[in-house]
Amino acid sequence: MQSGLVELLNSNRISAELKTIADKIYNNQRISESDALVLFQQGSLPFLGALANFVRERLHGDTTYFNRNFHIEPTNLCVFSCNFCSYSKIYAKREEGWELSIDQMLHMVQKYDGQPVTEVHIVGGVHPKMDLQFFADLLKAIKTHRPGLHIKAFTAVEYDYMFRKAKVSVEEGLKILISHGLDSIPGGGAEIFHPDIRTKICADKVDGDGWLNIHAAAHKLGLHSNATMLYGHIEKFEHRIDHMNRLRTLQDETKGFQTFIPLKFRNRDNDMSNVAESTIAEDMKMYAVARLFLDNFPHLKAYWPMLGRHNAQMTLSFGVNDIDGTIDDTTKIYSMAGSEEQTPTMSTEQLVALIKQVNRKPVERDTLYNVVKDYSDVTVAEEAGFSSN
Ligand code: V47
Ligand code: SF4
Repeated sequence: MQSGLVELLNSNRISAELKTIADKIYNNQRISESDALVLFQQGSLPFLGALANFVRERLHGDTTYFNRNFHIEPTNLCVFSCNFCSYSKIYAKREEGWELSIDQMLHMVQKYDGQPVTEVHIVGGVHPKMDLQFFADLLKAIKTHRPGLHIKAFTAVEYDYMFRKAKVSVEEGLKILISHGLDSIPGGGAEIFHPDIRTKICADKVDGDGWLNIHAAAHKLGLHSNATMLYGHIEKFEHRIDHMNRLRTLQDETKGFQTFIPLKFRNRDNDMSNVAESTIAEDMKMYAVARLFLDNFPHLKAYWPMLGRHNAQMTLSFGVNDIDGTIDDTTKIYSMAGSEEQTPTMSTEQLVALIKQVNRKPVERDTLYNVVKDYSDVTVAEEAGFSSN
């Protein structure tokens, strides 16, 4: 066991209850929902960090993944009205938003011709006129142009609307999109599954069971997906734990989730601006408890455009083993919600430097966590490096 963890466990400052939970984790036993509540309520930052880091290193050593990717956001017009969303516009105010054509999106892909990106991440608002056929044509156009580019596209919220409108089952709809080039599914739209909270923050979109059913169907068709949780607003610890428990239960069945991504609620320019944001210490605890509770999720990701690069770097000591990608300033969701990252882009050298600065091992991955390149022994140019100031 790591010496820091031994010291903590032997310290008189740790209650018997916390020691019992730590023993379970050390012995690779699953912790319960009530254990997770104790961790949230009583676990100090160093205690949770030491335990989560222990699990992270047991799973991955120092390896910290990143990828080279870019986003396409087809539209920010949306038929739904989630209270936390700073990004969407209703269709009636369409002149204030954007709607991209297939040609425009294909040009965005073509901009990366000859560049070693491995993934395009496509998500946006739920546009009443962008239908299943439109998105199938988009996938086909991208795949025809660049067959090797992995397409991770559309949240369960977008699928639910798209498939209902096309009057096809989830399975039929996914099969159509897979045949046109869909490779995997991102984790958005999960928010908080528990209806007590979901009905207050995003009442009109797919509910928690619907979200989980879509991911279950995707896993059964052989797709991998991610899962997110929007935390740090009006939910209680119990709702976070319920959310993670539903994910853990589905993962036991399907094993199709790759990564869990806690998303910190940002409060600028939305209908929940009166709700204070969580502190950085609370964020770190969230990552740590997620790592300890989700024992069947291989990866835990900190999405740096949302958290800010310095905080994302800190999460690497709280269970996180993945910090997503280069992004290239292609997403607006977080800059519009008040993230310090107003033009999110990092070069490969900056990502490598960011990871090396905290003595971890940077490894470029593809979307399915195949190793593209191990950067442990690669010296990055100083001028391209990442400054901690
Ligand atoms: O579902 C919207 C969140 C999500 C706010 O799978 C907000 O690899 C905080 O899911 N404050 C979409 N969060 C983004 C997403 C994602 C991002 C990166 C990687 C992956 C992946 C998935 O953004 C939405 C919602 O939960 N969001 N508004 C806000 N104000
Ligand atoms: Fe629409 Fe997504 Fe914003 Fe909700 S979070 S309003 S579904 S774009």
